[in-house]
Amino acid sequence: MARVLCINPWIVDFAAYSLWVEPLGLLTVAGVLRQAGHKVALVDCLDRHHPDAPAPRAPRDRYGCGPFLKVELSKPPVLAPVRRHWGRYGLPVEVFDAELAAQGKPDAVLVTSMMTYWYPGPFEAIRRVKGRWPDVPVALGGVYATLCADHARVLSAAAAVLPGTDELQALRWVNEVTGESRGLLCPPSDVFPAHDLRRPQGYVAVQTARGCPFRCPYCAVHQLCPSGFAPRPPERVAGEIAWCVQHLGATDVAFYDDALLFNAAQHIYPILDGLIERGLQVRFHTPNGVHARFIDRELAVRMRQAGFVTLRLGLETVDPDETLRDGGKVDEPSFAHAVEALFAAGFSAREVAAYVLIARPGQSVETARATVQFAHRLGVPVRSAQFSPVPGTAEFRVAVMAGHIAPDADPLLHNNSLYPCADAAAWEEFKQEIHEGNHALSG
Ligand code: B12
Ligand code: SF4
Repeated sequence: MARVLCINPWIVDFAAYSLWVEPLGLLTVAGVLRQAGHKVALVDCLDRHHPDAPAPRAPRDRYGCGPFLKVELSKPPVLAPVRRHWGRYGLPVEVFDAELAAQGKPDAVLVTSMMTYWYPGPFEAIRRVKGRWPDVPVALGGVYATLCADHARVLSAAAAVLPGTDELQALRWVNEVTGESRGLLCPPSDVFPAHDLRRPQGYVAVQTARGCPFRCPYCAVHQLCPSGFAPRPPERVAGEIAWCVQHLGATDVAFYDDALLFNAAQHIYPILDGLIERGLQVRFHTPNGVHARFIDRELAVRMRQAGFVTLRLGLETVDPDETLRDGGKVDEPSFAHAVEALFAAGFSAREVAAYVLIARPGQSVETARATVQFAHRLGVPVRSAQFSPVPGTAEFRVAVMAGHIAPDADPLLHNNSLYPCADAAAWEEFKQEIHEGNHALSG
């Protein structure tokens, strides 16, 4: 049995707030390794409840969300022109080092990565691990490692960069570097993510399916999950949630799905029925946005019954040209119909919000304003989602052609806070307008 240490690294950014952050991918891999018989431990740099470094609390925190501790860092040259503070969010490095020391020397280390522009977090974790245990092999995986594999291979200092979503790849690598030959007796999708490795945060993140049937030009999901929409058996999803409620005391569950409501009759309905039957005292949240076109009265009522309290609806745009370019996943009538159904089912404007994508290449503030005004007319607050050019997507190529970003740009420049493809001042002003519109709704 090999001892495998999994590391969820820091976020390094201009701002960070935990919207039910969980290293779900890493915990999924950890669950598989454990099931195969390896001994698995976790160091979680984003643990907001670490006894030696509790995160600050803010009055607006709800449902387990909240800020992280932050240490300001000097900006790398590529970010020098940005007049904002950049920093490392999560555990202080001394606490991280003490965690490593307490774990003892492992046989292999796995580090995960999330946003492409957060790569300095995993790099720092790898650097510290290698400084302590130079002969322990370290593998890097996750979203950044998949989307920017070559960058990671050259610069991360990991012994292996393992892109993709095949957990068995991680198992094969651990076997190889430790000389073991452990296998799984069931398909990896039957294994629950190892949520229990994390100190309970009051919430967990769950994915009911991988992938998405749509193909929006700005989204990397098809690179991350190339085999398309792959649902998990509803009974297993409900079982995983029930387990987390009973064993970890979770009161809040965030869905990390790309297409939670797709194929509703076969997928979300049986999951909701399973949850309702179990009578769980838990609230559900969709920080990643759901498809409004799939919501009707019946589904809205069922979601309410099951305990959904935070619903983010993807609206993106009502501009006909942009909607067409994006594949037409939502239009004004279907969005209005969804909102009406949700309000009729008892959801309030505090619980529902529309994601509107802003600062895309070539997008005008006027078209975005029309989208925001449409949502506001329906009584729905708006959360702006600033565009991040994600390598490998069609919109990334548009951004390159328009000269907004170099094809091989440092991934730090993918950061949506930088407005990589637009005039930051104009969009910041517009965000203020959105804020005032939201405020007028709540007043
Ligand atoms: C949930 C989610 C969020 C959550 C938070 C996630 C978090 N933990 O921080 C929320 C809703 C807050 C969020 C916000 C945003 N997100 Co987001 N998000 C996702 C989403 C849907 C799922 C990620 C996930 O957890 N998947 C589930 C797990 C199981 O998969 P996984 O992590 O990839 O892990 C698998 C493999 O990678 C691998 N693996 C993982 N770790 C390791 C380690 C090793 C060693 C190995 C071998 C393997 C391995 O095995 C796992 C199992 O198969 C992805 C899309 C996607 N489908 O991946 C987008 C995605 C990551 N987000 C994206 C974007 C654009 C954003 C936003 C910028 C949107 C916006 N405009 O506002 C914001 C930015 C937030 C910020 N502060 O900067 C982009 C990436 C952008 C980028 N440049 O990197 C993605 C890819 C979606 C897209 N549009 O293409 N997001
Ligand atoms: S619907 Fe969402 S997850 Fe699916 S391709 Fe479009 S942006 Fe990506």
